Amino acid sequence: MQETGNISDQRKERFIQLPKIIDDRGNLSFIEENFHIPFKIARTYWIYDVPGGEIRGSHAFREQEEFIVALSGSFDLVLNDGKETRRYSLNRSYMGVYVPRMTWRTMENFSTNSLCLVLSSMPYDPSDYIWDYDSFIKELKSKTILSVRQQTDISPLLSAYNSPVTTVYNCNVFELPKEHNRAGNLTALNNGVEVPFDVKRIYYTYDIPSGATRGGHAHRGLCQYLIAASSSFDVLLDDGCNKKLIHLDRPNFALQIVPGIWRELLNFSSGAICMVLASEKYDESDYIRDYQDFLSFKSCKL
Ligand code: T46
Repeated sequence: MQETGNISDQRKERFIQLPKIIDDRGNLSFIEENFHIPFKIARTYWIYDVPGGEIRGSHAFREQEEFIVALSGSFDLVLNDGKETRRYSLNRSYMGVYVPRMTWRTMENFSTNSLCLVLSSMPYDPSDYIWDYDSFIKELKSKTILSVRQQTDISPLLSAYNSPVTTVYNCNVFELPKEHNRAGNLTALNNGVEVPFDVKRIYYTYDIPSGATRGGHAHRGLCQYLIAASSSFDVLLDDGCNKKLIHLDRPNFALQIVPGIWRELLNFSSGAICMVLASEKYDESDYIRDYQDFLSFKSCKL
């Protein structure tokens, strides 16, 4: 695993470079909570199908912190702390911007096919928004700004996953919420609500050459939501007895993979991005990378 150092105390607005793991199957980057970013993830959302020329997200959050990445295409993030404005051009899947609370932020100049990923420190809370710039300045000047709220510990709903015997029939595709308006589409998942576990890590594969396959392993304890954030690919699931082929081709559908399932990812179309919301941080000892070992693992559970 590549490490970028412990940054838990750094709550300053800035670019953060993410690990980028390059091999001949494409590139992979990942983001772990309280490590690459200085907060615990409570919500993950992504914005897509933004028509050219649209402006999104002119507001500030009283308490929410965010980390924003252009997974595909490009856009500008314009940040204002009440004193000055800074423009960040986002156009690399392995570079993101940390946005502290009480920052006025706007997104603009979206390119065709842009895909914006946002990790947020809080569940959706309309009362956390400041929609008007003058009120934002007033709140900044007053001393009434709340301190950073402790994350609510939402108990992960993992009972279904702890079953020792899992099959491909425990892996299903879910339609996710999609907020549509004139400025594009947004899909948001709150930990423990729309996703039945706490997302501790997000990773995504991109720049995948045609004909490449990925995966070819199982996890002992990891739960995942796989999303075709852009374009499409197939996932072949295998529990040692049964196989199931799933085609993913929409950013508002997720394939839930429970532990103990062998998976292969194939048939990536051009520009495909496989985004994964994971219940645990990266741990190589959780992988079973040899198929015979996987079959032994499954037979031990019977
Ligand atoms: C999965 C499929 C869908 C890290 O250091 N941190 C990470 O968070 C990840 C995901 C990977 N890595 C390292 C481990 C390897 O040295 O990145 C390298 C490539 O990983 P891997 O060969 O496992 O990549 P894929 O695309 O075959 O599998 C990935 C996930 O690892 C796996 O959990 O289910 O995507």
